[in-house]
Amino acid sequence: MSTIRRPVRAARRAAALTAATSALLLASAGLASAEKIVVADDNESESAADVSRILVNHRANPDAASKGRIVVRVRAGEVDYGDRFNLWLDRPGDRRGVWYAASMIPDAGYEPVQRVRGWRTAGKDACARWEARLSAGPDQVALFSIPRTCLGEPGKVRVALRVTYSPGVDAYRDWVPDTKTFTDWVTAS
Ligand SMILES: [Ca+2]
Repeated sequence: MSTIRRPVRAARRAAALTAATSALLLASAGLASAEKIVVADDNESESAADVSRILVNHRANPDAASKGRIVVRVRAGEVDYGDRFNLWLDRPGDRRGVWYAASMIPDAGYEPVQRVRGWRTAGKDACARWEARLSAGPDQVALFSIPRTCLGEPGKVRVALRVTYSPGVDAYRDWVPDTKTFTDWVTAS
């Protein structure tokens, strides 16, 4: 019996090793093309009105009418009525500096997603239906949820966020990840 068991055990061990190796390979491939990324952002303003973190989730869903969504959650701290949230999205294959832009203000309507040039907020309407969630108050989380069809179902996207806080006389802009800079690419999965 033992002579039979041994090779079985050995085969199992080998199979387990192979599985562990492929898991490692998948994990390292996943680093290069994550479906979800989190970008932490310092408090440069030393104010409660400050973006501390954004989460970008790129979910493909071939069965849904929207083919999935690009969801950006913004931990925004204290939000007031005069504040403005602007998100730019980039996809591969466009001419340089041709992007998409989505904008919202607290407790109000929102504009259609725009196809824009550079860091503009107005251009041509790309799609009118997307989900925007933003309220005034302390410790707010803002949400941009944009159908992938809006951007022609790109394989990957990257985003740049600018929040303009107007707590007093001086407006303050918090960019994530950095001034006029996009995040890493986030692949649909
Ligand atoms: Ca910040």
